[in-house]
Amino acid sequence: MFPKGFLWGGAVAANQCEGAYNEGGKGLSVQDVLPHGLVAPRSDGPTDDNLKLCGIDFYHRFPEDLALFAEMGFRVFRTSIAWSRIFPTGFEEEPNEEGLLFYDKLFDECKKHGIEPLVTLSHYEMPLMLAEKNNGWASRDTIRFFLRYAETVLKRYSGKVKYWLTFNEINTVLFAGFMNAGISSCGNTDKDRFVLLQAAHYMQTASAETVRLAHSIDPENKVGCMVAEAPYYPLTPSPADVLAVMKAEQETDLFTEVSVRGRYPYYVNQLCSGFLQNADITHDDLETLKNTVDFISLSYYMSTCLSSDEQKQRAAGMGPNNSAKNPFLAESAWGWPIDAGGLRIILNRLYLLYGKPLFVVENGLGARDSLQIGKEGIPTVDDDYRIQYLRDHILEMHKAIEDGVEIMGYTAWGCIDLVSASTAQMSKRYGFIYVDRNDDGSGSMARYRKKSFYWYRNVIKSNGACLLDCSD
Ligand code: BGP
Repeated sequence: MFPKGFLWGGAVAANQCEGAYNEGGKGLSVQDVLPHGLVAPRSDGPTDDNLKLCGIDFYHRFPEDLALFAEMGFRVFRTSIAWSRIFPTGFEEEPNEEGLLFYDKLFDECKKHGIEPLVTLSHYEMPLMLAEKNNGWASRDTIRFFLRYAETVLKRYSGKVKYWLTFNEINTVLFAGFMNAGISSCGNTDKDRFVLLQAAHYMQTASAETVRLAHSIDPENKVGCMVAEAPYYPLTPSPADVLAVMKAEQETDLFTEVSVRGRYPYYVNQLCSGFLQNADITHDDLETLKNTVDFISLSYYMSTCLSSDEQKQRAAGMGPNNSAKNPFLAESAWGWPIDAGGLRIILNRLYLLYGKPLFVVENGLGARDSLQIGKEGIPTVDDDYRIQYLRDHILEMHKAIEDGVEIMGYTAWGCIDLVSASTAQMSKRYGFIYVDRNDDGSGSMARYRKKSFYWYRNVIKSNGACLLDCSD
């Protein structure tokens, strides 16, 4: 049903699962001062209410977790390297060997189970010191520090890791400046927008140079960009609403244009007046940008409905734009519109625009689960709602494949429960595996297979064939 060799698996990020925030020589990262994700300001230092400090203790429990992933048949496991484990402040000349060893062990464990690692170099967590001293990616110097880190891990894990992503959801830098790019106090003025787009340019330059490095270190390496994608729908057929859609699309496409085509699109100055004339963009940068990615990876959670009427817009969780209420779609408990068909649309759109292989590296339903006693007295969760969400999305992805879109694989987000990025809660669960940890930090951290665990195992085992007549 799915192409032979389709990469089925799951995805996590270091900052949301590893914990051990001050072990193994790790320095503080921006996540260690974001106890409430995007919904509240940063703290001065690590605080007890920050669930990410312990995460789900993946740092100590990863062998057990990888064994569970292997039991589901994962062919790929997406995780990230915590930059601050390798360069604790970001400024060091030499890497922290203990941090490097941790990921050696992790990737070796993947190999033991025949699971291919897919590694994000920067998933919402630069070293805090680099953020505070350099204002993160607002500074050109950060390119140099990032490349030192990237080169170190590309060389170290050469032969162990073949699939790499540079920046997680690179386009969210425009609205999550601190979490994504370590930039402090960014508001909504034109000046702030300039700073964020300038930062995006530095990130893109670093990303393109990473592509070059990765290919020169090992020609087998495949490097992708990673973009938060959502199809945009006009709330009405009014030309003003359609224009609002066009503008929102340009804001996201800017990132794929630069990563995939290696140049700025004509409309960049519409996004920020005079940007190309006033920004710090050198001739060398423009040459570097020509090192384009091998594939496009994306997260997909929801579509976004836009109206030119500000009254009809409203905040839509973590979406890159505010969304108007789409009367045709149900929403998750966190108000994220549920739109499986939107995945087919966005996959077709990206393939039409770029003709590059696509990789769905995040998709899933954040929901409240209740643990109950299952057969033989073992706790489990009857998460039919999650199965339904994933089944619908995977089937739409399959339709996109039938449409002719080239898709390399699918990694379900938060394949094991972890701390949410936007709200920093444990109770917003995505996993096939339940982790006994609560929003107040209590819990044994024990792992339990949910109903969806067995369902996904069947999906992988049959390479998706069971989805048409799958019994749960
Ligand atoms: C993406 C992030 C992930 C992840 C996911 C779900 O934007 O790349 O890190 O967390 O969203 O979001 P949340 O955890 O806020 O539900």
